[in-house]
Amino acid sequence: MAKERTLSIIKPDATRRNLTGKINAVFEDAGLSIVAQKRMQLTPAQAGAFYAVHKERPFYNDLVSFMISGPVVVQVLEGENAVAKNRDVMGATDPKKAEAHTIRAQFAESIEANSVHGSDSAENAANEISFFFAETEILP
Ligand code: DGI
Repeated sequence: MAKERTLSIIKPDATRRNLTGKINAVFEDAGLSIVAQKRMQLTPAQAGAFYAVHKERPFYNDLVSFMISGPVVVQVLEGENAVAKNRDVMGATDPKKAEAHTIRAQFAESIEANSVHGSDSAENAANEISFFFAETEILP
């Protein structure tokens, strides 16, 4: 299978607890290469636009507030089957339901403060990568 890219975000609960390196080690150990990465403070407009698909959900405002509560690390992961591989190492949205080896089972605090975001399809990955990165910032 050809190499694929996905968009990952290390969320504020994880940057706050100095878990960036540990989470990156999980990605790299799984065969995902970090080909772009930047730490940033999202604005309310950026977080709102990024999660626009959830606009009608009851947790939308809380989710946006959480995502701007501290710095995030946005990153492009590359590897074979990167979208599915990343979803596998992230684990279920609710850490109580996530398998033991996953990032969310090990590190997440709650269903909202769940440490990582990962694109859920190749199509969304392309859109989410271009939301944060110019092609020239991605260095395989
Ligand atoms: O793709 P995921 O991040 O696993 O999950 P998603 O796309 O369904 O939801 C996006 C984020 O929204 C998720 O990481 C945390 C938050 N969220 C999802 N479901 C709930 C939620 N937050 C709260 N408070 N309650 C929910 O039921």
